[in-house]
Amino acid sequence: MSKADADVFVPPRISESDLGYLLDCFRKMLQIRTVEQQALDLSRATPPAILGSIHLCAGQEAVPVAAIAGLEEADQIVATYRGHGWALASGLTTVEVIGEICQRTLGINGGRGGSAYMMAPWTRFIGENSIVGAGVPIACGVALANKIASNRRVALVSIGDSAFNQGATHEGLAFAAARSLPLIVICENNGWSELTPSSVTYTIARIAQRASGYGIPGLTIDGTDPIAIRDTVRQAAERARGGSGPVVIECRVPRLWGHYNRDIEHYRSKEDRQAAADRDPIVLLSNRLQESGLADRASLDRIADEVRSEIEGVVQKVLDSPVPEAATATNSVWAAKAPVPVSQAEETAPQTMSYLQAIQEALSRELQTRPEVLVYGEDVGHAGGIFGASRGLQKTYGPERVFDTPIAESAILGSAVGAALRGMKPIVEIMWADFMLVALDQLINQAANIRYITGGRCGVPLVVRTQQGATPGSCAQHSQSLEALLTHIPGLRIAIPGTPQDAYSILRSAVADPDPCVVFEARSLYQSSGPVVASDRIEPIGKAALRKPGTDAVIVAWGTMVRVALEAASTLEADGLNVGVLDLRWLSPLDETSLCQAVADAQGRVVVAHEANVTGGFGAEVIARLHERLGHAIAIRASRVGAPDIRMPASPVLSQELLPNAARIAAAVRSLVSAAS
Ligand SMILES: Cc1ncc(C[n+]2csc(CCOP(=O)(O)OP(=O)(O)O)c2C)c(N)n1
Repeated sequence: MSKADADVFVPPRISESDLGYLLDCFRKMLQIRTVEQQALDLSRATPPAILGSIHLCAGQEAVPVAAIAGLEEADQIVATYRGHGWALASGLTTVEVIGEICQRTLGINGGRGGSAYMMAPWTRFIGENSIVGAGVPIACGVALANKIASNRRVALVSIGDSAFNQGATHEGLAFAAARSLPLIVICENNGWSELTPSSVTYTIARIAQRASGYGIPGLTIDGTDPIAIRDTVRQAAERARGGSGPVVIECRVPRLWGHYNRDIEHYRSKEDRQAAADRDPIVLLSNRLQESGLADRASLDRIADEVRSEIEGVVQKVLDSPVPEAATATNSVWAAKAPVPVSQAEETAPQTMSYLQAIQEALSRELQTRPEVLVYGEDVGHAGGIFGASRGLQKTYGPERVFDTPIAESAILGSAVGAALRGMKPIVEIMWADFMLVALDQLINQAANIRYITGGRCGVPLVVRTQQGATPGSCAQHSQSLEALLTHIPGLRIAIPGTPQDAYSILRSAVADPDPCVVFEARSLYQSSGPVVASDRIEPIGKAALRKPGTDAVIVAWGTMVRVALEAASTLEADGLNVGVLDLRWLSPLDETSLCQAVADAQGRVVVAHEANVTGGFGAEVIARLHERLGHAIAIRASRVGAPDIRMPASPVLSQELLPNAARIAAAVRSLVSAAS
């Protein structure tokens, strides 16, 4: 026997004492199989009752049923996209699951999630995930919240064998191991990576061997055996509850059907299909019960009949139920209510602070006033951040709430999603905005979606702090201004403070907001100082600030360009021009009222200035909105000043040539005014 085989779990013989459990498993596994069969039939009917692809778990039913039997009632589950079985085993009703597969109002998400993305984070079933591997960082966050709450709960995440090749999975395991999180990672190895045999993508005998690279146990078991699964999960859960950290359990399962409902499996041999059919867990369990003399054929058939008739009734009920009302499609992108201020504290006297000190002060106040706040990221804890924004906070608030993470942006952002779903308020730092690009899935596919998919029942109140822009010598991968990229995403709030006061106030508003907020700080402003009123009054999000009124033209700016715009406006005074400066502060929500007012006051003449390059920059959106909202009333004359569409060179001589400056902005205003007169 090889070393790898030595870890394979050998199922014990069953006895009388297992009967109740195994009969319960038999019923639940049959229930899942029947739901899957019905879903397959409905999707193949003419006309189909389910549109879109569905991914069915026939052959894998024992895993969710028995794994959940090994957990406690309050433990939570994050499922693979092939997750109908997990949803049912976690306690969602057949109506909620079949209703969602059929995209009906009766479904758990009223048809917004569908077959592969149903969610119920207000229950123990956090949800499925249609991005393979993405559930691992999210489950880390759930486990992190459990650990901080000392509630002895365990988070279990299920992924497929291919998902074990995803970066998110590895980052999640590194994060979970580093923090010794109460997490169980179940890998349902069905031997197929969509249409490709998994053996093509693995060079190891057991996928669970990979766990050793993280210093955590990795077990491989028979995923058709309800006793092996339950007992292994129970042991792993006890270990995790005791503080010994995560475990990987690879469950070997057969894939009885295709990858998805319309898969004709032209790529799969008859022998492979037959080998899978020979391991059908329902047949195996039925045989095992009968061979041991614990149940007879007739009693098992009776269970099957009961299950079939129950599911048929549910399917009929779902098919008779209404589809969602079209007009509801626009609901619940954002939280309905305005954030509640932390306190009604009086204004305090202004103090002179740098932009960076203002951020540090805001973080400290949040840690002080909200026990649910966590502050973490790369170098954020002990060292206090590479720029010092969190310096001293770990010492004051402790290493449970302020901590360092592995260099793993997917794990940082994904764990923030999971922790936010469980009542925490993570404020995470992504060291450089450019680094967010390696982990955008967790912001765009995960954080931004959850409120909408759950019909407003759940939000993801996290805050991402990052910094951006070019400074002398910074290279092309440490210079970008990426705000437009994320402002494009419904479900994310985007702020970009340009003064020390705003670095403080905007961060506090972002923390108070119930939706995911990304705050783009300006590295070049970190050492700039100004008056800061560090009060506990929380201002509403999405308010622009008119830094200077103007009647001849207005410059709309944000972040680093606010100071530059003010400089340009002051230069233009020598030309006899009264030019205003509007600082947007928040790009989402966009303060259209202040924007339209400032532009109307300036006779429709507007220059939008941003450090980002021009094409697809947020300036284009500002000008489009002005035309839509104001164009019918006044003539809009608009232009943009930004970096040209060129990469950012490291040499300051070269980068200064590209970056927008006061002279360019002033020139744009002059040409606008002269063209208009
Ligand atoms: C990040 C990502 N890449 C690719 C896909 C497309 N895709 C959907 S299912 C699937 C196969 C997943 O295989 P595995 O993780 O083994 O799960 P199984 O299908 O066996 O349940 C792939 C590649 C995806 N959904 N997400």
